[in-house]
Amino acid sequence: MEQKLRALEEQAKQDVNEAQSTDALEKVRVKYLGKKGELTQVLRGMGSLSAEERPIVGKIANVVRESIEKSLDQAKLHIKNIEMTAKLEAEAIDVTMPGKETKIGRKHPLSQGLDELKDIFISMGFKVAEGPEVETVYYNFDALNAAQNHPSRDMRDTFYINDDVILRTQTSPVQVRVMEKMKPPIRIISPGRCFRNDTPDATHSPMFHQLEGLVVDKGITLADLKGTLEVFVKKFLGDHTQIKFRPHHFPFTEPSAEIDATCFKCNGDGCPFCKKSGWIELLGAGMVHPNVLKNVGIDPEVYSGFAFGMGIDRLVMLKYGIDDIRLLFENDMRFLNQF
Ligand code: 2NM
Repeated sequence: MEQKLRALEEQAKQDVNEAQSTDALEKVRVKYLGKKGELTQVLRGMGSLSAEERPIVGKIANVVRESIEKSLDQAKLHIKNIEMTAKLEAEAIDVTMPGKETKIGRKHPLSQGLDELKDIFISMGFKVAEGPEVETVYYNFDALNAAQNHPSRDMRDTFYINDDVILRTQTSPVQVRVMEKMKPPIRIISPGRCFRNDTPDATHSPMFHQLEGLVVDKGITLADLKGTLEVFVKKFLGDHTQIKFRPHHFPFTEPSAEIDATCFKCNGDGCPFCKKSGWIELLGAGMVHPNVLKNVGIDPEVYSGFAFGMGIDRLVMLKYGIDDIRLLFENDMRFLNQF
């Protein structure tokens, strides 16, 4: 019996040594120590032993069981170590591998231009006002003193939603809304998207951007308009820039003017860029028409104001030397990445 137990121990240890995984080890444990295991079978056979033999064999059996358990535990630890090392190696991260490039975006040239314009006017005490892009005929035309037969009202020039609702053709309706609500002094700019039914070409887009300004207070004169625009243009195009006023007509201002700046390429000498004139057309402006002030409930006998408007797209094109407005709206990254 003792020999049988020792042989079992020997065989078990050999099986343990041959086991390559925790699964295989568990099978060895069941084979010898399980309910139907070989050692268990031997112990069951002890009933046939004599009373003297039983404790001796029992003791040996216990020693053999403990010995098998011990080698199982040791082997388990060893295999776990090997398995963990293999797992760590398989899942290892190469910290020297180059990382994924994160592409950092940039502001669209129009947004850059708009931010610059806003900064200049904010530094001069203007507040930024916004309003709806879908407007009423009243705010876009009637309140702004546009005659009933004014050509810009035509269906061929303006996008009509219905007889009373349109896509705004300028941002002045924002200023009408502000004048209705606020008492003077008023000092605002209204930048934003505008819409005109134009066929796209190098200088036209049915969607474009305007920035208009408005100042209303007691005693505002043309001199305030000239001073304000001169400071603005010098900040935007450089200190050496000069401006001149050319008489013009707008329904919402009287008198009205178009303002030109000395060409920033040739400084007024004349070059292909300014078509040899030395001047670049920049913006439109004038003194707010008394009818407009009346329409919003401001007494033109007490208050006066000036207003101006400029195309943001056009200014950005001038500043960056972009020769086709459509480039601003195609969002081709090869174009946009240059700014
Ligand atoms: C321009 C040119 C001249 C203008 C007028 C007004 C308002 F609301 F006060 F009547 N806002 N903007 C104006 C004046 C706009 O754009 C070329």
